[in-house]
Amino acid sequence: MFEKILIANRGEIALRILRACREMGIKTVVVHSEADREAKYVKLADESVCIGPAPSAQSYLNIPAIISAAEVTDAQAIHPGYGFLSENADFAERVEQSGFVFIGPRPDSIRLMGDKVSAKDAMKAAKVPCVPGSDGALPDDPVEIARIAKSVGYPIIIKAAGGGGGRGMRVVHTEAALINAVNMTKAEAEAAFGNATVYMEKFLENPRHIEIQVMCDEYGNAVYLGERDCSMQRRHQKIIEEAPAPGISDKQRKKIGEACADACRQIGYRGAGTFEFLFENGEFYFIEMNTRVQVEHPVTEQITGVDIVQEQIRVAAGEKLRFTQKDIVLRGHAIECRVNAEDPFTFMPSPGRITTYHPPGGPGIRMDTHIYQGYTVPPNYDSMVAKIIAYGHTREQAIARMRIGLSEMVIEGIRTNIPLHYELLHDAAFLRGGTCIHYLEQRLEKLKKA
Ligand code: MV4
Repeated sequence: MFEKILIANRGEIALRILRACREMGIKTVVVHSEADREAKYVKLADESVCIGPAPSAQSYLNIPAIISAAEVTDAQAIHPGYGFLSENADFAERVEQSGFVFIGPRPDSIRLMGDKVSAKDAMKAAKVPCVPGSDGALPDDPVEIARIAKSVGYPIIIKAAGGGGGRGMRVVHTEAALINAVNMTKAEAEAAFGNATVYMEKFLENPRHIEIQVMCDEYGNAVYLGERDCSMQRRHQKIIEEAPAPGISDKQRKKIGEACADACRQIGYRGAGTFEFLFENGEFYFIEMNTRVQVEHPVTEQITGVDIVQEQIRVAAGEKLRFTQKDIVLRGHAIECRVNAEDPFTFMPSPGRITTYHPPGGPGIRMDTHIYQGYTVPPNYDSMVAKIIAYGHTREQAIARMRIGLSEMVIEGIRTNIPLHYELLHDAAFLRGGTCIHYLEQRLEKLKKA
């Protein structure tokens, strides 16, 4: 096992990784920007290195500075967390070339999934069900493009191979609008990702977003850890996630889970991964794979008892998975509310000093956060400051506990979206479960008019 790990991230996930290391008896190095000098995880880490000024481009995305920090502190491995460099294949490669272990998949797996066309090709070949569409990248010939669109059937969606997470997409309803939409998406994709490759899919109008968590070792062992429903989102930012997904049967879970684990074995995947699906009319359709630990991993941890971050570290150190599929039993229900430093209804960012802080507690409540009373939320980064995770034997109990947690939590000095969460935890459609990806935006729209 590693003796020392460098944590190349900030905020709650830096603290989450630090705690995993502590439990495993591994020393920690945290790298931080000038804006994060006072952060709690910086003080809790065994060592810390300032790697640059506040802007991410000069600190958390500064590859030479991070690798130098690993060299001077004699760390053996680097955990990238989520966001920042976590899905940058070039970073993973440079980490390995410099003699450190990248805690994540091999660079070629990251690259394969980073290109959404090659990702989909690989998943199709592995028999993971995909959204019907073009077979690979779209050709240049407009006649050919129109023919493909007609066979897929309108509405269709044009997506950039270099996109993902909601960037570089355009919905097309008629043949008249097709070629212009393709050309616009290509131009934007070239400008944003340096890659004009686009592909086409049938546009699903009201799907849910359900994702499968997998965990794999270097010896061909791959296990699925059930699914998460992440449909409650606004502008591609998830705000509530839960596991298991309401209404998914054991049979459906087993079928899609096994397809994902099989695919992992076929591509020789290592580490934690997430298969993103759209779910409509009882069917799963693969859209993308994430090759990092995700923000919402705790809901899976709560219902499986698997520590995903510790398992990432063990697998990266060359250990075998400590469980097989039959050891994974889903127990109870977990819900996560992402607490953001923003106005609950205008969504304007609200950084600043936290003057009063009372965290929630009690049975079934987990808080993943780096904040404390007196902490100043810097304006330079993502607005998420905490994750409240409520666990219960049933979904109803998890909801009851989340309501109590939200009602107990006090954050003063900055605005947060806690009031929005409190409303959603009393929303009739949320209580029924299984709302689609457009539900929150439509509800907010109605609220504005009322
Ligand atoms: C889609 C779709 C409908 N049909 N693909 C947006 C983010 C990216 N990961 C894929 N996205 C979508 N792809 C087809 N064929 C609708 C979305 C989509 C979405 C997906 C997941 C979560 C939130 C979303 C919000 C808007 C659109």
